[in-house]
Amino acid sequence: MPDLTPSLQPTPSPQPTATATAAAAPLGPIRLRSHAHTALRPAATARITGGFWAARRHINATVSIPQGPERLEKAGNLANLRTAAGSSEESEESEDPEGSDSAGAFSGDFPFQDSDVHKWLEAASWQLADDPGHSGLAAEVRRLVSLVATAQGPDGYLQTYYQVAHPDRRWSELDWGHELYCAGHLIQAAVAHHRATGRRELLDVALRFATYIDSVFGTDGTDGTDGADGTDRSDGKSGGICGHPEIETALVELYRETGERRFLDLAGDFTDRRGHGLLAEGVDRARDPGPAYWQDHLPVREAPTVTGHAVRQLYLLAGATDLAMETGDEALRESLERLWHAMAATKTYLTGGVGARHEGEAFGEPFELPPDRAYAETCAAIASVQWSWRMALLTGETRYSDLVERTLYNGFLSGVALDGDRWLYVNPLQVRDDHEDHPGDRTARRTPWFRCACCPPNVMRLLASLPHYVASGDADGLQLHQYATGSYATDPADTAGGGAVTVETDYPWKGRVTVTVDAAPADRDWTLSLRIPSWCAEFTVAAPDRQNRTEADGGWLRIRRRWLPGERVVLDLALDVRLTEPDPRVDAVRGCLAIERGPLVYCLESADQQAGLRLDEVTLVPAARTVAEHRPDLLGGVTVVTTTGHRRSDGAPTPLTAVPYHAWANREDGAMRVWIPREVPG
Ligand code: FUB
Ligand code: ZN
Repeated sequence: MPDLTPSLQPTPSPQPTATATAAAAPLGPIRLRSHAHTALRPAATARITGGFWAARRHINATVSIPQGPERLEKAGNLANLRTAAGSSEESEESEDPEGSDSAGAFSGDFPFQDSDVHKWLEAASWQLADDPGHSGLAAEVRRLVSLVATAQGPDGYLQTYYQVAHPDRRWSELDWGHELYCAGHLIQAAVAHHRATGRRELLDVALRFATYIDSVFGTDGTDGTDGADGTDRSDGKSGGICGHPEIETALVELYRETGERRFLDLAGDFTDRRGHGLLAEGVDRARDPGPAYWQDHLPVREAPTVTGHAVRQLYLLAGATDLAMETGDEALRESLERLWHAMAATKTYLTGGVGARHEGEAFGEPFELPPDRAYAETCAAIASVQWSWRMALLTGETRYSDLVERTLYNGFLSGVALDGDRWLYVNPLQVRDDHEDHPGDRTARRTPWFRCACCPPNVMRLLASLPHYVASGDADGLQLHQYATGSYATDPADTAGGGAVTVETDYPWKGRVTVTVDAAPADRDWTLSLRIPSWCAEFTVAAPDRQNRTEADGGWLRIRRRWLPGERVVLDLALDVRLTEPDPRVDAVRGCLAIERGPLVYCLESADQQAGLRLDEVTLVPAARTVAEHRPDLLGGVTVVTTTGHRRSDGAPTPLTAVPYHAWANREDGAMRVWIPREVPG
């Protein structure tokens, strides 16, 4: 096998530690090249050490991630890899490797079963970055890495569905086959594994596959053709693309990890090749959802709004943002800003959930946001966070981190149970009193794993890498985008001097955030920037000098001065309970109100109301007093909001107790609603 990694920096030690690389480069999913065209760069070190997110990440580390291999074993994903390992050995020896029909040997209903393994490996790797001493997890990671490696074909190909069941169909079902999607998740896992552990076994597997993919799909394909279908690309229509984007963002990260420009170029090809009606050509109509489903109706640069399958759309846009970051492509950046605005203003639920339609797991029309039929797949919330964080880095604007916050605390976190071992695929904003489960309806009940298990390992990887989404740096200082107890530092090399802070907070239950500057340049002024969330009507700040500008500027509270280690800023964000009105164009909830407090969206659940109260009988009285009270005994410790509503049937007052939306569906089955009809004075 030739050396495929000429420009990869040699790894100094095979026995890596997190701290060996942490000081110089972020141990997270985005490690920008030094010349990247972004306003901000992710913090070089980021650790969440306490508070709300530490508790959720602890469950992720001790319950969710450890159970992954067992679930993957039961679901047959690991068996597929073992079978492929056997068949790839055979295929080297056999004269007719495709001669036998092995379709029956593949386990699972989807061609992308491998991606669950890759996502788990990514999650476990980020977890190891946080806790390098976790020997049990390290051993499981080594076992699965080795299993993945043995399944790889001699030419670098790796997708067990095609290796085991349909070797004759390789690259011939790009619309539904998910080959490049699985490759993308493999690459992301490999990059995470390399960053977290310093080991390159999985990276070598990914590089072999990426190199092979480049030879098939790259513009200078070594097979002498222009693309997988062998057609001429001069019409801008040919070459191949995957029905499910994901490879784009992964290839940019592979470029970042290796410095190999060909991977960035290939990501650019895949991005710009899309939008010309390439997919589903010749496919029978029953399997053709139309080009917008997979964003093949218009190039990213021309699309006016987000459309089609939500996860596909948002992975594509995350990848396009990665491209814009590394290339400085201004036109692409403008398109991304336009698309993001269209999504946030017209196609996003109050919870941050996206992708309203069950049909096609897709974005609906602007303001088509029904609460009861909301699909809002957990993976789509994750993809939204990934894209918005990239936009925050690209532009430096706070609106993107506002949406990250809304999504993290609500539409994302609802996807995992408080105990860490049951999940929601679909995240509705209302379940009726008389809701009936139907076979295959995943709306209202948590389950331990899914037949299509894309969401659980996706939640695991986001929680494991969450510290990465908290802070950034630039030449001027450090920015806090999210408030999580922990320590965050910028890299002296890429942020002119660097600095470090420690954050302590009981957010989101309390609005006080204490930031201690641990290090800052001694010889010049340096700016500590704190995001003032868009929901926050009032805040106060106590900082060492009162002569500083302390008003928020475009959502940033910037405190610029000559800092001394140990100096503190105390920010108090007012956490008043808010009754939020929907945009009047969202017909489905017109006349309703939602309860919010700080970054949290609240809901009524039957379990908290007076016995026998039906939620479809309740109205909210805007003038009624609301009280926020922390209940350590409830749902692992939550702040509830109580108020007095009315029963519609007889107009009698009734006490109402609302809990954070993210904590719903953790008790007995029952009704739930976020949007509550407003009492009309009569
Ligand atoms: O197609 C792969 C994954 O399965 C998608 O991202 C999810 O929406 C689910 O359909
Ligand atoms: Zn999913």
